[in-house]
Amino acid sequence: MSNHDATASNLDALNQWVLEVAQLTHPDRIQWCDGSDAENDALIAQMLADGTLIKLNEQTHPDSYLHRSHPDDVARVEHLTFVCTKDRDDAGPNNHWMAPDAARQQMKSLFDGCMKGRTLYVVPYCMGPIDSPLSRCGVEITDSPYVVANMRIMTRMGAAALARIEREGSFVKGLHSTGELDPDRRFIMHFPEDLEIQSFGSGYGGNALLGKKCHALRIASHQARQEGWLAEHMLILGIENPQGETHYIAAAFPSACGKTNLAMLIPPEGYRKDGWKITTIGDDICWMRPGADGRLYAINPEAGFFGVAPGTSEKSNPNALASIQQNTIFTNVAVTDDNQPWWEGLDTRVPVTDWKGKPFDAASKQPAAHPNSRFTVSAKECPSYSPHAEDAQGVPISAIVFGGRRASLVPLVFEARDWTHGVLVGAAMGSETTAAATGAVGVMRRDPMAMKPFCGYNFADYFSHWLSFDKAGAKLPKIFHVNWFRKGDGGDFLWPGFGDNMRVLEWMLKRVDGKAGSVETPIGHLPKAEDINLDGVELTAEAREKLFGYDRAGWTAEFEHIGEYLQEYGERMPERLVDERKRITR
Ligand code: GTP
Ligand code: SPV
Ligand code: MN
Repeated sequence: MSNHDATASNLDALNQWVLEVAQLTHPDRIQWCDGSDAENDALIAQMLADGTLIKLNEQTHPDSYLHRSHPDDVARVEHLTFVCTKDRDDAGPNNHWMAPDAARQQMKSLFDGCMKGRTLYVVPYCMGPIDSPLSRCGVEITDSPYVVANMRIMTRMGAAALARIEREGSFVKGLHSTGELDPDRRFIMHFPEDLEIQSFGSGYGGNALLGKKCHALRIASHQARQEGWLAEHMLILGIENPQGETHYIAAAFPSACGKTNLAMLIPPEGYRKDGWKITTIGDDICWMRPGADGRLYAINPEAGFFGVAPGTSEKSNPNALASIQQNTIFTNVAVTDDNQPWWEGLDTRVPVTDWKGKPFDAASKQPAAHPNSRFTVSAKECPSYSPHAEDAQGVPISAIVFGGRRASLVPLVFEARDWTHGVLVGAAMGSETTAAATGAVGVMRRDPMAMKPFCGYNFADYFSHWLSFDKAGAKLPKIFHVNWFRKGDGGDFLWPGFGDNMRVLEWMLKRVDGKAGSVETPIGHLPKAEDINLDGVELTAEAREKLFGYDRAGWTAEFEHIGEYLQEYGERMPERLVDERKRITR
């Protein structure tokens, strides 16, 4: 066969699929996206003209826009998100499940004719550096220009991705339509066995930007299990010490629990003077696999940040704030009288318009920006973006951190004894729910490895997969658990958090090098307060006790609950993990 024939056949499947989708959805026109500036400019102009985007203050925020979503379409919808495997047990109790044929039938009737009067955009994208063997490609078909503009920021989108698909032949198929944005006609379906996603009825981030949670976590976790790697809901950061050495840490916290903030951390002044520096590789997703030397190497599959706006300020996250001064799409934030984006926690100004576009009434007690309002911006805009973020081979990981939002019980930091214990620590994670998904906020739930909404297969198999990395020749990272969100009896956070989290990172690196003290407890190694540099931090006696103490009775009850949770997975749960829990509670 000639080269030409091979190439033609590699794109045949894509062409055929686009044709089939067009026959089902009846778009007025089809546009293949190349990712160029000209294409983006035209899309932006069109969205400004039809009101999808509102231009923000050009002096203060050049080339930045506000999008107001439908007020019922502001977050991920976990109750409408399904993993459709042939065998229900393969999706596991952690996922909503539908039989693939039934799901396809249902989606077909929703997609039928849904793009009449609209443009069908074909969006080829690459998750990960375009030349990395760890990267994977996909194509999203969507009728939303807002989705196209966001995908262009969040992924390597366009001609280069299409060229890679042409070379490799394989890609994840994602079909998306905003439909009528009717919450009763909204479904996010995953077919991991066919590397396929179908999403209808939402334009919001994790429901609609299919490269992100749908592909890079739910589909990728399934692929990763088959191919011997990990797709995780983790940030990746680099810590440069005064000797000029850089260690990389990956950390899994549930949605809206601090990944973006930790990834962009600026160390306290004393640390900076000594030469400590943090660089950002990624803020939400991490793909990692063992390298030839036995260490885990990680890439950030994304190219941008889809970050939580509320709480982002010059004080909490100056790197994020610097990143979003230009070339940013804001979704569901408020605006000031001079047309600047605004959200709770930014500063003391009072906005004039709320996230729905109504005059803001400060007396109403309602927030002006939606609690899950977001910014979309290229990682290249971030001052701390690492020069190694685009390295094709990834960066070696020295420590893995799990963490949740726990007002009570869970201390500031502890270290797992070994890999098996660390996997249990991850599997046992709990966290209070946030506005990143629809439903009640502040309810404690089990969220293993921050993957509860994102693991594309049975959690029992997922934990087995994690355990399988512990084998001859492996040089695995140490595993830690943190809680930035411990509260005192008065209801206030006991730990200053943000930049001061550097103190905890330093302790972890010292532990990696065998240079820091700890005390052994049933839950692992806890630092004593004096093991962590607290210069300049004032902690009350209550804070010291709760941040560094071990509450035996509380943990006994917690491990009961963890045991009940693990039992939900029945026989499939790996014995090693069940035994590990027994060992701790003995
Ligand atoms: P997703 O993008 O949904 O995955 O969220 P994320 O994990 O990246 O969370 P993010 O860093 O955006 O933080 C969410 C909220 O938690 C913001 O309002 C932050 O201001 C707040 N936050 C982050 N880090 C800390 C911390 O160390 N202490 C406290 N008290 N709040 C924090
Ligand atoms: C999250 O909810 O974890 C996010 C935002 O990072 S979304 O893209 O909607 O998933
Ligand atoms: Mn996330």
